[in-house]
Amino acid sequence: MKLYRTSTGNFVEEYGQYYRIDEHDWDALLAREDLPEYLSSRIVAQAPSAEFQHRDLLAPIGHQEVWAAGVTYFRSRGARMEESKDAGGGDFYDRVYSAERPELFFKSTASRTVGPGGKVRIRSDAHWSVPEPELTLLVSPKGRITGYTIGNDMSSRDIEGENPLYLPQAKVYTGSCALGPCILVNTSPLLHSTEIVLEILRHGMVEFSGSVGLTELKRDPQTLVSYLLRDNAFPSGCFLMTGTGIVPPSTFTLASGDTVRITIEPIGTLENEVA
Ligand code: DO4
Ligand code: MG
Repeated sequence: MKLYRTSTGNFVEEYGQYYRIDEHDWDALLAREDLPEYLSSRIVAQAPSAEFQHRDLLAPIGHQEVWAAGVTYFRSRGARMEESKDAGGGDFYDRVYSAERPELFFKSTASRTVGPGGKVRIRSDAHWSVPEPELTLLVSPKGRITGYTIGNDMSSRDIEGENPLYLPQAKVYTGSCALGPCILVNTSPLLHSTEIVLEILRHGMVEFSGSVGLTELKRDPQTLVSYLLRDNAFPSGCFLMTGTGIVPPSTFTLASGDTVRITIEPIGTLENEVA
């Protein structure tokens, strides 16, 4: 079951049919501990709606904070060690990759986040920027994973590589985050065979493409959630990005006009142009 937020209301898609949800308060919906069960109960005996339009899609976020896990894939560990070696920061990434406590950082709010078709941004003082395609969890206030979406953790690698203490500036700025196109509402873990696919298009041609399987995610999503919720309350629920396993070569940097396309079946595709 997929939950969509649009400018004309909230919809659930099941078996190719769209159903309008009469709960208009997105925060109230996302904070529900019983979101899957609640949505199933709302669409029973309801006629499908013809009003759903993809062009009306909004980012599936209200007052939730977006947090992110880092260095959860071997590929990310290697890339980070490389980018920060001159700053002497490489060892930190190696240590956090194998430590029991994960790296968790604050990533975004709704005002910095764009939805499907929105424009992500490159920092004006960055020279080396990449998208990070990440499976993103919807977490209820009590820590239940109630859904999955696709996230783009836009990152300024030169700023992050200059000094690990610059991480918040490399990660948190206007247009640094994209979420969508929907929330796959499901409490069972995604299949191990799930793939995350990234394509970056420049002038309509594929400039970079890559993929990674969830089998390569080193951390269990529920364990990441349990660390995030330690001594940290999220009354409206929150989103947690689970890290990137796809890193373009060091010679690559995003440019204005590029299209970032991230696909995770069974969630869908999140596509954004770079402003
Ligand atoms: O430690 C820096 C950020 C790591 C990150 O965003 C990732 O691995 O996805
Ligand atoms: Mg990331």
